[in-house]
Amino acid sequence: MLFDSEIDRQVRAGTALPETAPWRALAAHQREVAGLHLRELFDRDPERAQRFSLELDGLLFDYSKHRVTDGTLRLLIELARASGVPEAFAAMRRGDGINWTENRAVLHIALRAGGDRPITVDGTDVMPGIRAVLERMRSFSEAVRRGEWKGFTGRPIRAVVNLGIGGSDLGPAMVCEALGAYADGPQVRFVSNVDASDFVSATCDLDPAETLFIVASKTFTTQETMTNAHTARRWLVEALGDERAVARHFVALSTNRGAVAAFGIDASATFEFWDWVGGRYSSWSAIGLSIALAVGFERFAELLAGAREADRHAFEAPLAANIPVLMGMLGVWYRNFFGAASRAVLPYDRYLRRFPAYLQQLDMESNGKAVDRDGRALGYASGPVVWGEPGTNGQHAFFQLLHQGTELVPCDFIGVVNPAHELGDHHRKLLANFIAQTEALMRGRRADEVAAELRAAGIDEDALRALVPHRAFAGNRPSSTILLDRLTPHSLGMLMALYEHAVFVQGVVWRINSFDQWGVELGKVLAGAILGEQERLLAGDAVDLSRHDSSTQALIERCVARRASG
Ligand code: G6Q
Repeated sequence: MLFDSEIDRQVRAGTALPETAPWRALAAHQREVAGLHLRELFDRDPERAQRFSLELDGLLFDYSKHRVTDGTLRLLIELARASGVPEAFAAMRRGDGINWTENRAVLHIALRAGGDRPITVDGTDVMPGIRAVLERMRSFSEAVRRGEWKGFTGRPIRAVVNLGIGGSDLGPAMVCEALGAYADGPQVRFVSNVDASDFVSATCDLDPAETLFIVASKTFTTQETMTNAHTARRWLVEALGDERAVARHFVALSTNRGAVAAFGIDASATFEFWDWVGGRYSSWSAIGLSIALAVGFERFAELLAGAREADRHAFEAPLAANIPVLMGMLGVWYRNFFGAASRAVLPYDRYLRRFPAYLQQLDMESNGKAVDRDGRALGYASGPVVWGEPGTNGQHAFFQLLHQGTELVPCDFIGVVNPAHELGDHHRKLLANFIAQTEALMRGRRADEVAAELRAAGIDEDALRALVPHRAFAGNRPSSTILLDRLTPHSLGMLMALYEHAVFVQGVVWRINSFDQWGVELGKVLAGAILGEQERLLAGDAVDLSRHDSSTQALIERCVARRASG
């Protein structure tokens, strides 16, 4: 890491992170405030909601329903400062190699920076290259949307299929879904899994003559994506009867020009990006081409502008009034001082239904790490499990555990004031539930309140005593409320970028590299080996599987045997 914070110096001098002064202060403070109930905090301070809310361009971040006092926030901000959060933001902006295990800068912020300010990586300004690719994305997406880009047989493109996985799928798929109300171009679908059902179900009703495939792969070597790309090429060429059709029906989004050319996609149909764009941070790059095709380049540009607004806020707002800093530090508070192992993300908007899956990758792939900057085992918790489903559906499924289970699960409630579709009183009901859940989690229902209710309903005292413990809720369950005036490309861009920065803030505090993902490598290597073994077994060769454990060996054998006999 290229900056040296106060905590870095202490840790390098031998003090374990939880033993540094800001951590110890927080641990002591936690013991003081853990017994406080949120009801009490609200009762004590009628201004709490106003004081513990921030606003950014039509986005409200209400963090008043968190188990924090002014003192807690002071200490959390002190920890952020001592951990070097401001220096880390500065290092990111300078294009320093903050992804040090891969020796790379982390500059997704440059993709949406706009303007003429140079941003350099190794002395080279990356902005002209970014502008050139954006311009090509604009003209290509407009040509397709206007029907000027024709398929091989002269027909316009009516369907686009993005072939990509992980960061080359989750972001653009989420955005296309979230901006569904703005979709006015060709229909856009996403195929990610190597499971053939994914390809078949996405293409079974498409006309090859009117279908454009986007091969979205930073490395252009990913097994799933390349398998789908080859299948797509066969599907197209068989239908259209001519290899030359590929030129009109395939484009590539990649940093690996050589592999793209080897696949047969021309440089003129290749939209490049750069190694300083991490997969899960790549929706802002050429990887967003599917978004521009679905909703138009202008709206893609608005998405970038929203993210730029969030960047400006993250880099300029004081730490104590900085939304992503607070989001990140509240996460640290529960993870490290309350032992909360997971966090729920609950969008009350159907268009945001893929947001939890997107965020799951952003957060868990970034902060699911167990060694620190210096390569030592952490000895404290890093990223939590992130999960969620849209409301109100979740209320009828897993909210029981959120309200009365033994786990503390901090929640992010994300809502939209003005809906995409006005239909009777649907939206008022949706918002009523959205708000009520945060209140219910916070307040709970005390035993005396339950008893009074049961008595009023005429329940006899014996039954009442038996029922009260089951019907009481402890409450004091924390949540953030993020409320957008509207779900627009701009507000979505802000929302995504705020979460990106919150994840970064946590990574800095935990002293981990949020931008690598070595943990996904081992499975890939082993899958390659097992694939080879399976193929040789199916061809009738004798294969020595003894290097595997008995479970793995038996599973390989069973898959081959059942397949051969089936
Ligand atoms: C994201 C990860 C990972 C990556 C996929 C696809 O940050 O790096 O999810 O996006 O493995 O990789 P390619 O784009 O190279 O196919």
